[in-house]
Amino acid sequence: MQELEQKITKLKREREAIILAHNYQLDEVQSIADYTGDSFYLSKIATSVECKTIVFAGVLFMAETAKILSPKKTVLLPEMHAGCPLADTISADDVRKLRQTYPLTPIVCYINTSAAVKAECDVCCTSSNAIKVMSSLSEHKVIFVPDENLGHYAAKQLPHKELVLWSGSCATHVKVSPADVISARNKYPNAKILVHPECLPSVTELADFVGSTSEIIHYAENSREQIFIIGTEVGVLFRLRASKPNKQFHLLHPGLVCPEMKKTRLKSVYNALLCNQYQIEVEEAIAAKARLALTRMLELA
Ligand code: CIZ
Repeated sequence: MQELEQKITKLKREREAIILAHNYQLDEVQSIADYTGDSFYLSKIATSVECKTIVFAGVLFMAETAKILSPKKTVLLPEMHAGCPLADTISADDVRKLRQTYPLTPIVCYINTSAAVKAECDVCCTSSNAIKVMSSLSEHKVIFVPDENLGHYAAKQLPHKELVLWSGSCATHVKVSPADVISARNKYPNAKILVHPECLPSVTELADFVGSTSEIIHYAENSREQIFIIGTEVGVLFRLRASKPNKQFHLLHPGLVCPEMKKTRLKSVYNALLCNQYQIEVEEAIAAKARLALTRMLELA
């Protein structure tokens, strides 16, 4: 493992590359990354860091977002087939049909969407700024795609808005049930339960805190509490255990493991740098429109 890490460091220097790893990546991948974080934070890093090549250890929509925001850089996705089943629940054609049905209603898309879907939407958002983005729109009615659970969570915080939701969800986060929250409370009565808004509404209602991966990490790192039950993908525990070794972190459900995120191994990162693979390209006509949705998010949030 150490030998592979040394080879990666050498190749990275030769290729003037940086490695970005999403919070859901395996520990071995997060530990060699130059930056770890959520998809939007990483895409912003991609634009600001001087380098020729970005190795994006994550899934396709994340590498696409980095490419859209940094078109002149080479963006590599180490595992070609690392995708997001939630993003795949909606196509650009589906959004065009929504537009026909609701011609005057703005369409907001979650960052977990393909470049082609982003290109058809008015503005993009992440789990940390969805409420801010939607509340800044002047229209009463807003369409939100594709995660219905994040949509329900946002709708609860925005009672003055009417949200039209797509019926997609994250197969990993929906595994958590209210019974898991109740049993964690019984087992760890002094713990704080922190969950992602992609969890079911019946779960988010019972949690102490609901937030994106970065918000969960920030909450747990800065709280005076000592024990935390984490209701999002297991990869988040790597960072928390490394930064707060004296605190206790437990996973809310053993199934909180995204199989797509776990496709990327240290070896995949090495091969990406060695063979310059797999290069992400986004057709400029699509990238230009998707960039508008992403830029608008920055302005609103
Ligand atoms: O925005 C992201 O990177 C995702 C997919 C989740 C989160 O909450 O960070």
